[in-house]
Amino acid sequence: MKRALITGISGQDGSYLAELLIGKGYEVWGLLRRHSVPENQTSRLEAIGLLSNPYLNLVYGDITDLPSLLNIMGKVLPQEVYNLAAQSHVRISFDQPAFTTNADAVGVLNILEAVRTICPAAKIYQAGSSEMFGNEVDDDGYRRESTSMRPVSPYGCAKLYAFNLCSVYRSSYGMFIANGILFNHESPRRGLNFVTNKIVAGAVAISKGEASELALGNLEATRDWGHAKDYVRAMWMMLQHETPEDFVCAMGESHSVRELCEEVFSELDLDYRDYVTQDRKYFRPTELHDLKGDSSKLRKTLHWEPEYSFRGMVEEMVAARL
Ligand code: G4F
Repeated sequence: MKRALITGISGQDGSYLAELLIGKGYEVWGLLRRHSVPENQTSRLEAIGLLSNPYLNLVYGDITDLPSLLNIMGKVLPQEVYNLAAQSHVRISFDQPAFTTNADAVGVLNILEAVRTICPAAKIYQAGSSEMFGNEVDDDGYRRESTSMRPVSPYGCAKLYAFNLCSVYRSSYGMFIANGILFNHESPRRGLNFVTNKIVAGAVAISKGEASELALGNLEATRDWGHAKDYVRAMWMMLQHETPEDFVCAMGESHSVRELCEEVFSELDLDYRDYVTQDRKYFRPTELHDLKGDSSKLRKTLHWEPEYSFRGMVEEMVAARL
């Protein structure tokens, strides 16, 4: 039986990945941070019935706490490590830049050192982000593995440090480390302070007469939105490949926040223009304006294909919220 360790198991991606790996016959270990409301940490896993699954083990630890990682690596001796733990909110990274850097950059250094010391043959997946590109883009409007990276947020800077460090450990120590460069990915399990589920939750509340307006930030930014379930499958595929490489995972189409509002509200027979307002507090000091990814390498090399369309994802999110 293969053993995998997932950091960030309490998040959207962690829950989908745990489900996928247990379905494939893995013993899954998940790292949980101490939280004053412990139920908040496990609510996603509980909602999908995984908490009582005998193949899921949860242990307290933190990627900013190297001794905790050394202990856990020694206890679990994983063959695969998926690092999904992060302060993942771009806007909040401007409010908490040091915390973000500690978790998203130094935390990755800790993981690499813990694996190198205890179980150097373990394969590592590092959750990189399209936010690392910043506003750099190829002439055809896409971002791909070869596109230069110039982040525009503390979050993007921390993720880029981690991405580069993983490449250095890969070439210096011969470790198997795959960097995923994932574009936005969403689902009914997405946190309510990310724009997709914020719009879905707001529109559903309006449709039920529980709210009368929805305040958002920049409506003109575009994103390349896919489904988290498809994207965690890509993470697993990257670790099954014979060589450790970097892969972009994206749908290859972009939509503006405004279009997303249109799509979600019209699912509920509403016109977003009657309800959506804008509030400066949701704007970022610097914005990544447009995002569209080219995942040809992932599709050709690992034969990854998404099962969800943008519309299918929105429909699922609205139905789940209803
Ligand atoms: O949903 P968002 O907060 O996602 P963002 O910033 O693109 O980051 C997500 O995707 C990255 C991959 O590219 C991940 F690395 C990262 O961890 C995270 O998962 O915002 C999307 C867009 C932005 O342009 C933002 O300015 O929506 C715009 N927006 C407009 N109004 C808003 C709002 N975003 C949020 N969160 N809340 C608003 O009210």
